[in-house]
Amino acid sequence: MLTSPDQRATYEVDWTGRFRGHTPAVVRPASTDELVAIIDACRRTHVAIVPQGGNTGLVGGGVPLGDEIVVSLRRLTTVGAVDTSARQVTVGAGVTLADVQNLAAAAGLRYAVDLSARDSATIGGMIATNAGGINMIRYGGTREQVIGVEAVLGSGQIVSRLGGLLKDNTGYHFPSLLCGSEGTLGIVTAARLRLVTQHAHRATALVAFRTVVDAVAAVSMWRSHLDTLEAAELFLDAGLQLVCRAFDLSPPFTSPWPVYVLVEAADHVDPTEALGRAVEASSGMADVAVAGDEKGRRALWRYREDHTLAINTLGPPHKLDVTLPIDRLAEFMKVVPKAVSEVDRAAQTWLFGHVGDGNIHVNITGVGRDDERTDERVLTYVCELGGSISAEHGIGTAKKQWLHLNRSPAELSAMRAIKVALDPVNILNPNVLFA
Ligand code: FAD
Ligand code: 2HG
Ligand code: ZN
Repeated sequence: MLTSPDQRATYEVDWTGRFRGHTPAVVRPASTDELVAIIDACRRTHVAIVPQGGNTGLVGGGVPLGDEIVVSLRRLTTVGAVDTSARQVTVGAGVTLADVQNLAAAAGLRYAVDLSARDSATIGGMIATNAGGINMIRYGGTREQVIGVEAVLGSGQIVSRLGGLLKDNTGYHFPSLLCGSEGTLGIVTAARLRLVTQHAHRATALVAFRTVVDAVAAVSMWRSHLDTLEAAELFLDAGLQLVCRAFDLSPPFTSPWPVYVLVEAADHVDPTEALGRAVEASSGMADVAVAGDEKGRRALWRYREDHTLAINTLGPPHKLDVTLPIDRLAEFMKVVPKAVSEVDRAAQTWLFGHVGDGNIHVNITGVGRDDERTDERVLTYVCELGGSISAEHGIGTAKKQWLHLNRSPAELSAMRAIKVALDPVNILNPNVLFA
């Protein structure tokens, strides 16, 4: 248990610096039994808990904004042997994504979800947020990878199904329920994960376009022609310039273009030619840079992955992670910056994201930490277009006041009923998800 201000400090503030709270103590169980004891004590004394993994969450859900105690799961780092015939592995909730990726690679396999916070994000946190990431278009998100979970519910009971059965229709499916539950129903202690093929060949290109409409149309075309497509990530020239300035990188092209899509395919045979043909067939394509080797690939990915870090150099942003129906995406990207500056002329909008699955990250800088007028404008507009106010980061505390825009009264009441059943004393993340 950590109680001194120095020890608590990094657990009390989120990755962006926007959400800062206070905790009387950080408790760090090393086993499921220790966690049960913590939950029992909190239930008896009505002390609220914020579960925390790698603290890379971006919706203020993992920090103690209401003086909760923080239960850090980072010591739950047991890893099982990779079962290569079942293509599965069991890991503790505190194991980082990078460690799971390395474990799978050492066995000739791969963990299908990837995101740039891989060195810190934990499997427990990724399950709690149902993390999406850059390979969703090929493999799905976290929910699709979780075959079984072990968790301690708010009631203090342990649910554990780590046997690895792929077919198991015996009632409610706890892995699905806990994926995306944001620490409000139970604390995940371990998970049985699906692993996928590690392809020997990979082709990566950065494609420049003249318009967002062209870029979105090209991605849809690539998706229907290339089964090997793993990633299609969009960013704009303003974001690219910011990343280049922040990290002193040279731009990828001699002249700038309005829109860029980073595209990657992987296969047992070299997919470069097939990818090249698909890219060349795209209308509105202005230029293309192809990675020749792993070093070149990493260099291209930096332009996309470093957006989050670069935007943070401008001060804590407001992060709105949304999905749109694909046919409304281009319209949304055109309208949103104008709509934001109509609300606040000092605000600057940054748009980038996982265009293949319709997920755009709207980052807004230059607005006050607690001034939520621009958030409200964007999220209302998303819902008018039939989109979701959270594609992959969750609702957390940041977006809970707008959950009703996406969920009907009947859905909200069913969700609350589940919460009450599994966490009857309301000790697990009481400030998250529900307004
Ligand atoms: P934390 O931040 O510690 O917690 C997140 C939430 O889960 C909180 O509500 C917390 O209470 C709860 N929680 C944590 N551990 C547990 C547990 N064991 N049991 C129950 N509840 C728990 N997200 C994406 O989806 N896709 C991306 O591409 C992506 N890229 C990112 C890039 C960067 C640079 C950063 C900083 C973040 C990114 N994220 C992305 C967001 C973040 O990495 C994910 O939400 C991740 O799943 C959080 O994992 P964590 O271990 O850091 O969780
Ligand atoms: C990403 O896709 C992450 O890079 C972070 O989900 C998005 O910084 C963001 O808003
Ligand atoms: Zn993302």
